[in-house]
Amino acid sequence: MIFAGTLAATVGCGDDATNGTTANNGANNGVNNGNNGVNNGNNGANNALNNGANNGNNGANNGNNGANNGNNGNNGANNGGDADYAEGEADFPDCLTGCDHDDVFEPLVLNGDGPTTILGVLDGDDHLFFTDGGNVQAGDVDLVPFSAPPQSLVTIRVESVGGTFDPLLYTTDQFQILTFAGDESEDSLAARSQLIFPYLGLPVLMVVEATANYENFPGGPYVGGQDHVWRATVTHEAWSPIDLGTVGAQAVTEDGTIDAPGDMKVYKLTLDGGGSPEVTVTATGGLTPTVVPLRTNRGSAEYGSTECGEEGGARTVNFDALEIEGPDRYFLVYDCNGYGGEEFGYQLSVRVP
Ligand SMILES: [Ca+2]
Ligand SMILES: [Ca+2]
Ligand SMILES: [Ca+2]
Repeated sequence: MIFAGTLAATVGCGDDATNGTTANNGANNGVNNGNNGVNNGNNGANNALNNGANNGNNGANNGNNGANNGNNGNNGANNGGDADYAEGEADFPDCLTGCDHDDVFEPLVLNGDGPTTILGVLDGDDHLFFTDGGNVQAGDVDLVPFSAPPQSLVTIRVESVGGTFDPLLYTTDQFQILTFAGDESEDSLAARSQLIFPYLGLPVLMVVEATANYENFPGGPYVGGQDHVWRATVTHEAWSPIDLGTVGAQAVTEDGTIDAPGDMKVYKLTLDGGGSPEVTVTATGGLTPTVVPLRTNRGSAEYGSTECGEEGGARTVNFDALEIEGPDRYFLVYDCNGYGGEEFGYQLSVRVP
């Protein structure tokens, strides 16, 4: 887990490193939400090292999420540009607000059968971000809004063409981070995520940047140039939840594994007589994955709160805050840091207490 190691090292630098990303949070929405994801990544990295001290960062980032909500209205105003997604000629915006590359494209609409390819370039270090500490010249960030049918399973894989840099991929619904990924495999120059497309109306933002640039913000040095080409391959398919059947007071159990980095498992249960179900995920392979209840009102799927995994533990979530009508409940199991493999074996236990 090279990436976890470097994130842990970043956290190990103390508050300065975290403050650096917080400053970036203030710079813009896209990067901000992404930083939340990276902090989630830090938590995971720390948890893997039995370090629980990073919890405070989560709280701070939640606050930033709230502050960002007011900026979402800018999306509509910024839409209207032409994106040449497949030709690699687009200069994707660095952010929604808080930088000098603020033209946000019309969302890429995923509604076809085959994969959609997006090409971009991390072109250099002349990008300006506006932070609390003044303007910061830093590396390129490419932000691509996209939409897909609600509840479809979207898979995104980003690779560095020619292996010139190590890409970082995160997605946000503009309120909170959905997924975060740095390594498809150890030392890989690709990142892969799956997500359930959540909203009927709002696009999801896919954010690509160089791992080195993220880690070195705000001081640098930064990588970039016309040879720093990235290619994203995006597919979507109908979600196919694993059906746990009818659940009441008697616990229903199921074993699973997050087989590959970025993989996401979707589960469905049906309430027997109402009540509020609890889902407990217990690590059987060493690391506890993330479990997230889904809001499923109005035919959409909205993520509940996300907490990252920890070593050898168990996590219980419920649907109390989601106000879902009807007997069906859905939840996701994945890893906040975008990892997967045997160490992410788990057992589910679902019951209505
Ligand atoms: Ca770019
Ligand atoms: Ca850009
Ligand atoms: Ca990597």
